[in-house]
Amino acid sequence: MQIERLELRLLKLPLVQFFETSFSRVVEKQFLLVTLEGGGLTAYGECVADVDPYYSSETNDTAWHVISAFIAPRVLGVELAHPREVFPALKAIRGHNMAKAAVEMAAWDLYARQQGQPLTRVLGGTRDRIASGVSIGIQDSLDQLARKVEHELAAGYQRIKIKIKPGWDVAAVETVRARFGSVPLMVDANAAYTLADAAHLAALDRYGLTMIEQPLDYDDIADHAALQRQLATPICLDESIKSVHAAEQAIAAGACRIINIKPGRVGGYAESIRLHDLCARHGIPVWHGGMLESGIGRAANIHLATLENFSLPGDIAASQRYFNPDLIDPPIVVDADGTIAVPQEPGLGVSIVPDRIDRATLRRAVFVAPLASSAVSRGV
Ligand code: NPG
Repeated sequence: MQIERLELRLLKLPLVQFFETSFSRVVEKQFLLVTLEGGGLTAYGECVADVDPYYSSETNDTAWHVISAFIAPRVLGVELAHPREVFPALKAIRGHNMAKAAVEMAAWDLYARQQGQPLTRVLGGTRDRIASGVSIGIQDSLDQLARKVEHELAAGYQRIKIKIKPGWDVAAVETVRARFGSVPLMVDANAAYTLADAAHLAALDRYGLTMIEQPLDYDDIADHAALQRQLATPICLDESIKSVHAAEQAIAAGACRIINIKPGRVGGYAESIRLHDLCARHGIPVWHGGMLESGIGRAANIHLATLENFSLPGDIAASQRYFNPDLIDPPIVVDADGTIAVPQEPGLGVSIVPDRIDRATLRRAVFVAPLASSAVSRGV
């Protein structure tokens, strides 16, 4: 397989509703879309970096720079036997996992299309439906939170996740438990607390949460291990697991009992599969995270979530909750039983609408093989 052409676009899509985490409130999404061409086929990879470095140190601008200057020259025109070879080919580039993942995942899509297989098949997936959970951002009031939870439960989601931060935590959980009883419920702090908050966080133990996600610092492992010793609620790590090695350390330290996998955080599908397999060997269940992806990135997540050890519902909800219209048509839907059907057409298996991509494009660059600086063309 050869990647003959790489197109990079910066896109902007309005969100259907604002989304607030412990670090920001967003009303629109700007993200990079990588399009690869090879052997007469076209494939896609959505980058999960954001405009700001608040979830991770990467941004759209850093990803643009790293893909243009360092990743494109290492993959264009190179003979690849399998997309598993992409991540090792990028070894000289330290970090920048989201930039790497966007290209690596597009390479898997290209490979799957060349094989005439859905991505789930080439990734080693074992199911044709995945369990869907929903993530509810911080709201303006507890009433508003209760209305949102009611709405999402009625839509069938198999678990509710609510975002928490100091000042919006125990009362929010109390509200959901008081109104909706023992629904599967978890919280996500996005690194908003410190170990000094251990006693406060332990107050959540009596609510029977399935887990508390990333309570402490974004790159911490040791404090999470100390916190887990003081909590009955299982800790799930997200931000801290930037590599398979970090997961090995976290598991050895007892820093978590569950891990959230986002391919963008670890550098793509191949590293995600290694992480998934490591967790399976240690009896650590995993679930698939979400980064407010468009239908393209959402479809990519669905395929990965078909692997065996994704045994908990992920943050993969209906696409129209986020974007309407989306970049795909038909949209990704959640059925009344809270599951999503895995696309069965080759590659991502969703129907991408080029006009909608064009309308959302803010910036575009094209790189062709063989890459010399003179062969790089820029601009819309
Ligand atoms: O359904 O895509 C979704 C959102 C899931 O809560 C979600 N994502 O911390 O995992 C997270 C959070 C997030 C959103 C992180 C946007 C970064 C940006």
